[in-house]
Amino acid sequence: MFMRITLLLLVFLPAVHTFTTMYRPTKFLSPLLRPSRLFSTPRSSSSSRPPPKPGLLQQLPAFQPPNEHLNACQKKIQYMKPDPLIKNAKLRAQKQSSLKLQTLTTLLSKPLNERQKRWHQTFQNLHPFDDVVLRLTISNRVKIDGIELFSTMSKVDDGRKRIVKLGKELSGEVKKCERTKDVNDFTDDAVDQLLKLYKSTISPTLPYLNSYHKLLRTTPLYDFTSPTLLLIGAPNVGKSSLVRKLSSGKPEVNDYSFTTKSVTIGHKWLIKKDEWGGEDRVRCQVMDSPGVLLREGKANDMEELTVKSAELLPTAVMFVWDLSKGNQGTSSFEVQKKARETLREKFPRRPWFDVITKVDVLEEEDQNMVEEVERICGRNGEKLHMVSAITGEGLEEVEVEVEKVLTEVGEVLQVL
Ligand SMILES: Nc1nc2c(ncn2[C@@H]2O[C@H](COP(=O)(O)OP(=O)(O)OP(=O)(O)O)[C@@H](O)[C@H]2O)c(=O)[nH]1
Ligand SMILES: [Mg+2]
Repeated sequence: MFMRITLLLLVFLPAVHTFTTMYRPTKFLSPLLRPSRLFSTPRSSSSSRPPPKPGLLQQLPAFQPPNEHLNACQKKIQYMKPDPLIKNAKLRAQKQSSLKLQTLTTLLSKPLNERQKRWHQTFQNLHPFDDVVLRLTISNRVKIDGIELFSTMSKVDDGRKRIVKLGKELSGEVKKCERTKDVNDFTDDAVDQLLKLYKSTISPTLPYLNSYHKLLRTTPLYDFTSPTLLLIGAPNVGKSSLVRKLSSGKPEVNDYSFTTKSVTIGHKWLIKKDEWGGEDRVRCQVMDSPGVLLREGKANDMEELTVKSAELLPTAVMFVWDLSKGNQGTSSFEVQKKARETLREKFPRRPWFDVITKVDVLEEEDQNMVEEVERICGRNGEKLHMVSAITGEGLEEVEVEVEKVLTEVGEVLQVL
């Protein structure tokens, strides 16, 4: 048993090594090596940061929509009362005006500052996997409409600073008013100036941050304590169809390439009988991923997400092949073989098995490719299964294999 776990630990050492070389060990190793710390004892020392938790991107606070925010601020300053202890009418009006402008400035700017700070702090303490998800989400969005997250945050922050500066100036200027009536006119005008500045700087940009909030809230939520199986394969080979069969995950299935554009996580229970006749239930994750072609060893954003999932998360891998004619246009046998070789070379000791899917439409003449896949797997003793997500043929055997590798990963995670 001890030997087995030691061997399995070695299996994940490359992943752990990547974490240590790419990130400060305290930032990432501790949750892996001492999971209990992650959930129980927050550290008191301010110099050592707490280890990153999963799910931070999904918990970012949203910004109040600009119109709602403006209305709420205006309502709040409407009912500010003058100070009855000040007998002089002009001074009383000046103090009320100054307070009103200071309050409005704070109401307009403080929530923006607080939320922006929370966002920045979150981004600085992300788990490496979430870091990649964030980077790829941004680069994807930039391709669609050119809206970049950090420059949008800077724009909002510039607007906020201008509001704070103007608010300070205006609340000081009220002292220059010579008559009580002037104070009232000045206040109305100053409130107007602050609202206008918000409308011209914050209102047009803030919705972009909220649309990022929406995007990031729906990014995959990975649980580091659950054993995970990652399905990898070329586009359109049938990965998502298998994820739907093997777990609670319901990724989209379509007859075109790159249907899956992000990782989707489904769940599955691993049920083990204990020595007393009872049951031990372990919640596992089954992860779908965008198709990989890895032409000339290069990865586009979506392919990078798949590769990084394997690199940064301690998962087992199911490599999915499609040898049927239907998929040969996008992912020829040679392309699939190359992608498989590249990935296996990158993750040589990962718990791994191969699956040839769509066997219901395989033809006699495809047999030589099946034999070639058998040879590839046989070289390193990887298991190979034949399956059809449509007819269910071979699914039981694949399920047994899935449970086996998930159990292996579970044993490693218990020791880490
Ligand atoms: N005949 C047959 N068709 C299948 C099988 N599995 C999947 N398909 C079909 O193959 C097509 C692609 O299936 P998906 O599960 O979306 O494939 P994918 O690998 O997730 O595709 P991407 O997300 O685009 O990379 C769909 O039309 C499926 O209905 C199978 O076992 N037999
Ligand atoms: Mg898919």
